Amino acid sequence: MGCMASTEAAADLVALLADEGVSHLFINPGTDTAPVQEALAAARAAGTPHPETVLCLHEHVALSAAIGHHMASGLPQAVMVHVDAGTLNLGGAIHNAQRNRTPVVVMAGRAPYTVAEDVRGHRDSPIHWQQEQVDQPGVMRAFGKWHMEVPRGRELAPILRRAFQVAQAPPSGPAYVMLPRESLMEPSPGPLPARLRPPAPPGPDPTALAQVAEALATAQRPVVLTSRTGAHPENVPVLARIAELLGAPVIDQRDRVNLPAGHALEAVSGEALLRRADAVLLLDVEVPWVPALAAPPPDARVLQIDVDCAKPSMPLWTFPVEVAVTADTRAALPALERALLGLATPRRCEAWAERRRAVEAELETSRAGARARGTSDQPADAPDAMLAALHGALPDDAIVLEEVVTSRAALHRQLRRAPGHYFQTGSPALGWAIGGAIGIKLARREAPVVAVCGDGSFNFGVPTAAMWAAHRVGAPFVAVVLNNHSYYASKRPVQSLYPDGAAVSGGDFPETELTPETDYALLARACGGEGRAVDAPADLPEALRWALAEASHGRCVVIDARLPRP
Ligand SMILES: Cc1ncc(C[n+]2csc(CCOP(=O)(O)OP(=O)(O)O)c2C)c(N)n1
Ligand SMILES: [Mg+2]
Repeated sequence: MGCMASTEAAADLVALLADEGVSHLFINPGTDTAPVQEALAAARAAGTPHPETVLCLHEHVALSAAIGHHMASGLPQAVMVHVDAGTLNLGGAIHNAQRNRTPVVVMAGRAPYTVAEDVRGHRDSPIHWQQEQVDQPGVMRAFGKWHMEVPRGRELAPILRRAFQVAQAPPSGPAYVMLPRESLMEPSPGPLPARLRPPAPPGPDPTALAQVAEALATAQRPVVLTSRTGAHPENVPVLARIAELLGAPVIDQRDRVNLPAGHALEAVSGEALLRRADAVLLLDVEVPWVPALAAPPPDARVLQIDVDCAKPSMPLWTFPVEVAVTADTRAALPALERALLGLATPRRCEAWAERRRAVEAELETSRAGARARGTSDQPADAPDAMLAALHGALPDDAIVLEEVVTSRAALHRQLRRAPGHYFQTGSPALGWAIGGAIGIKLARREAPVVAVCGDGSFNFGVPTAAMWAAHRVGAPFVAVVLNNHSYYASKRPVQSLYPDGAAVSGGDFPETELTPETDYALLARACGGEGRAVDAPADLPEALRWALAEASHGRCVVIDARLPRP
């Protein structure tokens, strides 16, 4: 017999995950993970620290759940998948982890090297030849920050420590560790090495920050543009105070809740404001505007605060930033507020207050128009009406994940949440929301979790795997599927690029209609959950109350919210 699992490197892996603060290991096992499974069993039996494991029947769900968990908990994440095949199945979730800066260590087996029978973990199946690739980490290379293979058991713990450090160092992101079975089964060298602490988040350069403050204080029409500043909810009141002081509207892309709900300076639509701005402050924003749609004037002063200002992972990020401040907004926003207060002469204060009144009045007009769409019975406003009904029915503590694609503007118009109660990936690989809901529920067990997604997005999320995992681990969610029976996002470009084309004139938009219909409620029941179709916004509140009650008893619920086909 070989040595006991508890003295193997795989046991170091289990103990180290717990020591790094990983609460859940999202896993899909294979022949490569046996030593880790054995070490987990040993840790459970002995009661030694180990993460809770979450079996995911598809790897996309595993990584999506890790993304969601981090959004809600701020903790580092770990995912374990099977060799090259499991890595490939992470699919678009790798892209989402990259764009969300999820500090996640993705671990994958690697085919054993050894054919010799006397080496523990050696090859014992034909798949050990088939699963070996010339460049297994190539799958992760374009999206991850770092990757490494564990060559020997004694190197496992230092390499994993390093992986967690790199993944969490700002800007955070995925790291990838490959684990040959022989390494996992080699003896542990002894006590775990100390943690390699990630560097402290960067603070703002004082000179650059003063330039930003000066540019904002002297602007006539300043605009603040944000997407994720509220990832740290303590930023929300500071951002609100800065906007109020300057009387500047906030164009909010809403990957998170960045302003207090219904704040008078939140712009429902930012295009007109952007076109006449003379200073634009970009806060934690990935894509500030689309030049072909609406951009600030060429002489507007563009200022930026972000931990990753240059964004080298986006090859053509060519926005004309005059002053870029590399900083965590948790440090930079209070410093900016202080700097602005220092520049707030009585005359300026008067001008800023006057501007605030004018901007708020203008924004209130557009808000009233947006609200009206929530009670409209026009087919074009059907998403607004359904989402207004959802907004009215959501309890205050519910956490919403958004993946509604072409209904996103409607959702922004109709749905308000408190800081820390709304999440969006801000990245285009669909299928994140229902897996993400599992992670968020595990991180915030007391709150109801509601994933609002398009019918296409729901399907991309591998619903059978997501609901199964949610039930098994006791992390039920409610999915509200905005079912427009189509990939509307894949139809609109055909309409706009070929307004006089064959598709428009013939009313034939190839492969954009999701027919025949799927019975999503029945699908949920097949997975041990519950479901109901809702045809009119007026029926949604009662359906949601029922769904939340079911979810509180451990069942996932799918509300098939039917909309007209656009
Ligand atoms: C993984 C992935 N595959 C394909 C796409 C391309 N795509 C973008 S939007 C979309 C349709 C989404 O449909 P749905 O969620 O129903 O939203 P709708 O467009 O109907 O509002 C598709 C297929 C994508 N973004 N991600
Ligand atoms: Mg759709």
